[in-house]
This record gives sequence, structure tokens and C-alpha cells, in this order.
Amino acid sequence: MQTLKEAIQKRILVLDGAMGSLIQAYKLQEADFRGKRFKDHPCDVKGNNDLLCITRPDIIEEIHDQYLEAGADIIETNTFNSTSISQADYEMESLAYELNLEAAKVARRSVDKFNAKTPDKPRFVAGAIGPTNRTASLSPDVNRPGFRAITFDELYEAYYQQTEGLVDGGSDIILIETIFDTLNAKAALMAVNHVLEKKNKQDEIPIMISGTITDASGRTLSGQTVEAFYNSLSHGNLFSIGLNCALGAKEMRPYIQELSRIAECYVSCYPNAGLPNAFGGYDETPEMMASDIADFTSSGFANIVGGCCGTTPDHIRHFAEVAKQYPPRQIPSLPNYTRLSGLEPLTLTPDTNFVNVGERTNVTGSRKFARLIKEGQFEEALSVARQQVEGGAQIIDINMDEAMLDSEESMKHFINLVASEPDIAKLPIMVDSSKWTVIETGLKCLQGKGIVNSISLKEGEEQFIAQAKKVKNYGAAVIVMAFDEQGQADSVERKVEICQRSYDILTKEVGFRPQDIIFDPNIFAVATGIEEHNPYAVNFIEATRKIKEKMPLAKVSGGVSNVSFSFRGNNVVREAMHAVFLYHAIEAGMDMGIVNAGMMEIYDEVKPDLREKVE
Ligand code: THG
Repeated sequence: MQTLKEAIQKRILVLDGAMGSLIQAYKLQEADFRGKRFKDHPCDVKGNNDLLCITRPDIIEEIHDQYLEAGADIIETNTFNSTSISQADYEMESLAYELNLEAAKVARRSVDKFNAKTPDKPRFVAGAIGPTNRTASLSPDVNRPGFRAITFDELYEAYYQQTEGLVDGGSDIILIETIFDTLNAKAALMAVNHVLEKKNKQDEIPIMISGTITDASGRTLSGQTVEAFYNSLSHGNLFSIGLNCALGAKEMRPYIQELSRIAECYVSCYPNAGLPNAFGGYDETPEMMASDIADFTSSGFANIVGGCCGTTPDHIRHFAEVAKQYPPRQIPSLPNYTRLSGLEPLTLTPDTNFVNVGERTNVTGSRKFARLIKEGQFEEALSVARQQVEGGAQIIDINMDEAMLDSEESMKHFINLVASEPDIAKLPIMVDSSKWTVIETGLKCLQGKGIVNSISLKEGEEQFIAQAKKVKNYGAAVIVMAFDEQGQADSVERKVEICQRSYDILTKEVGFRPQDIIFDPNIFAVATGIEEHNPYAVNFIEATRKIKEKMPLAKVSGGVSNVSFSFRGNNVVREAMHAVFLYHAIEAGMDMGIVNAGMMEIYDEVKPDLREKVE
């Protein structure tokens, strides 16, 4: 029998339609939901549709059968709310694993029945994972923007358990769907990948993900654009990415077109039957929707089509007819650019100018920021970030390394507050700490694709690899310092050698994408009065040239203000030094730098006599 991976190369696959409205048609009562087993359950369970996989599996199987009969290639398990988190609404959190196990078995039975009848048309079970009823990157309380009702770790645990049930029950695919908060989806993706790794099924069970654009703004509920959303999740071994729910097919068109352009995996699309009407129902007929689906498929936008809320087996029958008529979308092969995101994407192409990383949201890099954080004035501290953005920062570096602080807690709280300020949160975040636990705390708060600052070979290969693997699983890019077991590199040769060694380990052993690696060949202070320090700036520049020659897809960054530390208090000289340094470093290939955004002087505007001395 054809595998999913074979089938999707040949044709556009069809996903099933809505489950809820079909269940409603059975007019089930409280007693039906309870069955014998939950007759004495302490609270009402009517409306807990997922429970029917245990108490009325016959009904769920009948619905699956209807969709397969209509021509669906893939049916979704009835598990949208089967996490311990969502089941808490019905005091059934302890049932989570079993709900998923049973739901997958029901879907499996239905699919196996049809596959036995027509082995030439294989069908597949997609274990469905919903968003839960909580958001990890949004506060439910407008008065407490830094508050979160759920954490990354709690979501991870719940999704892990759900995935185990779905896989044990026989799912062919895992589908993370209706994503409205990308941080929830990142937790789900990590959990799914970990379960598949543990069960040694990574090659066998593909992962589909599907987001939701909530309105005409073209953004997810948590504020990301389509491309930012894709960048946040592209690390997760995706089989497909797509959109479902919220909008009707027509409204979804520009966003599916965009995904189709940027996604280096298959693209799925399963819209609602139009926008909800005044009674919360859906009006688009199978014929109406089929013409929109035909528009997508004839435009080459999609590999998988289906329906969400309001769609019926009749809709799916029409879609299956349409899907037959067009060839599937071809996966584009895109240039290996460094792609990051906050609420918006940041792509570093060969035409991108030097990228400014704002340095001032650093308790060791700004007295003002340090004072505000120490006094607990986090809201005011946001103004420091905002000033960096207004000064032209395209990424924000955040550092809370200070002995007097609970650095993990401060990192978490500040990133959560940034998330509620769209003018700042649009940028990718660089999590800066010399403490791994602080970095990991930061990563658990980022819905975008950020940068870890930093890792190195300082403590040896084992720790370097372990941390790099984690960074990759969180989907971040990484700064690698030119630092090894012998210490921090100061000569050109050592800088290049350590970066090359790090690169080889990251790309060959960890599976890092070269464009997600950013080298920092150490900017040290010059003119300190110690003779050996004087070539430090030139060494950085020469090392940069060599690193970019040898590893052109990787990027080079550095902490620019370090170079002028001996002139602290003399900003005229410092800014001149930064301008001259950057002029030459950028010419040598430096791609980005941590700088005091807004205070950058232009090389040509530095007073000639001062410039001459700095040169
Ligand atoms: N590489 C990487 N990360 C880094 C550095 C690096 N992170 C921290 C640091 N170096 C880069 N950030 C700063 C931030 C501020 C200053 C220098 C580097 C600075 N601050 C003024 C000072 O100390 O004189 C503060 C003045 C004030 O309080 O207003 O110079 O190299 N990967």
C-alpha cells in the first residue's frame, strides 16, 4: 500500500471536515455522554465531545466512516480538547492519555476498514492536537500584562501525554492544529518530537501543523504575521504547515498564498464554511467552497485540502472531486538565509545592511536599565527597549546577569512584558546570559524565533553539544563565542580555528542549519595601556574576513561597545571608535552587532583628526 509520503507526491490529499456539528445531529443528552462508566461523575460532561471516544465510540466511528465514504484521505481523531489542560473544565484531566488512545483506535478501525476494501487508495489517521484553552504568550488579565495562565513546561507535559496516547492508539500522523499562540505550538512541537524520538518513530510519523489567522489583520491571535509564524516553527521536522478555522476560504487566500511561497514543506488548508453568521452557523455550501478550493489548487498553493467548522461530508465529497483535477503544489527550494522572527519576520539576505542589536536592555550594559530592574520597575524598563527600537534596533538583546537579581525570574518577567508591547515585540529577541538556566528560561517565553547569546566550547564538547541540541529543539538561532577549553581566543588563528571547530560540530553532529549559526570572534577593549591588547580590534576584523570566507552561510556578530571600554565617560571618542571599527568590520563581513542603537555615528561624519587617530 502507498505510504503517505508517496501519496502526497502524486496528488492533492483531502482531509476530513467538522466533527462537532455532526455530533450535534445525534442530539445526545447528559446520560449519553456519561455512559455507565461516568454515571456518578461529579460535574456535567455534556458537550465534552472528546469523551464520546470512550462512551460512544460507535457514533465517532460512524462520523469517520462518513468522511472516508465522501473521499477523505486523512481523518482527524476526535481529540481537539483531549489534553489534561482542556479536560480540567470537566474534571477529567486524569483521562487525557486514555481519551487519546481510544480516539486513535476508533479512527484506526474506521481507516483499516476502508483500506481493506480499497487498498489502492490508502487512508490515514491524523492524531489531532488542539491549542488548549490557555495561551502561553498572552495574559488573560489586561491589568497584569506579564502574567501567564499557563507555562511552556505545563503545555509540554500535557502535549507529551496527549501525543503518547495518539501514537499508542495507532495514529499515522500527528496534527497540531488551530494554533492561535505560536508559543503553545512550540511546546507542542517539542513534545511531539520528543515522543517520536523516544518511540523511534521520527521517520514513520510525520508532523503536520496548522495555524489560525483570526481576522483581516492577517495575524495570529498572538500577533504574528504568517511569515513570522513559519519562521518560529520551521525547525520542527515539519511534514506540512497550513491554516485552518477562523476565516472562510476566500479570506484565507492571501495567507495561503504567502505560506505556499515560503514553506519548505507541504502546505495544508482547511477553512471554515465561511465566516460565522449572526446565529453562529456557517453558510457556505459545498459548491461555493469547492470553487474557492479549486482556486487554491489550480494556483498551486496547496498539497492538502479539507474543511473546518461548518463543513460536512458533502463538502468533503466536493473537495475530493476538485483535488483530483489539479497537480499538487511543488515544494520550493529557497535560499539559505538567516530567518528570525518576533511578531514580524527578520530575514538576513545578502542585500541586508548591518543589523543593529539593541544593547541597552542589559543590567550590566546600562546603569538606567539596571536601576529600574533592581527597583522592580519593569514597566518603566520597557522604555529602554522602546528607545532602542526607535533608535533603529532590529533585534533586542536582553541580559539580567547580576548577582543581586533572580536572573531567571527577571528574564521571564521582562520578556513576558515585552510580548504585550507590539512595537517592541515585533522584533526578534536575543537572550543574553552566561547562565544556561537563564537562557532556557528565556527560550520558554519566546513565541518568535530568537537568538541564544551564547554557547561555546568553554566547558568542552559534551556540554556544547547538549546545549546546542536544546537550542535547536527550541527553534532558536545561536551565537557561538570563540571560546574553548583553553580560554577565549584573542589571536586571528585561534578565533578562526575555534569557530571552524564549533561549526563542524554544530552542522555535522547536532544538525544545525549553518544560517542559524552566528559567530562572535570576541571584541575586546583596545588602548587599555597593555601593549598586547592593541591589536584586538584588528584581530576581530581579520578573523571575521576568514570566517566568512570559510563559512559563508554563518553570520558574524560582536559586542561593539566593548572595544572602547578604556574610554568610558568619553562618549565622543567612544562613538568615533565604534564608527571606525564598524566601517572596517562590516567591510570584512560582519553581519550584525550589539550596539547602542540610536547613538551610532557615521564614519564619514567623524571629525577627520579624531578619525585619523582612531584608524
Ligand atoms: N558578545 C556577545 N554578547 C555580549 C557582548 C559581546 N553581551 C554584552 C556585551 N558584550 C554587549 N553589550 C554592551 C552593552 C553596553 C555596553 C557595552 C556592551 C556599554 N555600556 C555603557 C558602559 O558600561 O560604559 C553603559 C553606560 C550607561 O550606563 O549608560 O558600554 O561582546 N555575544
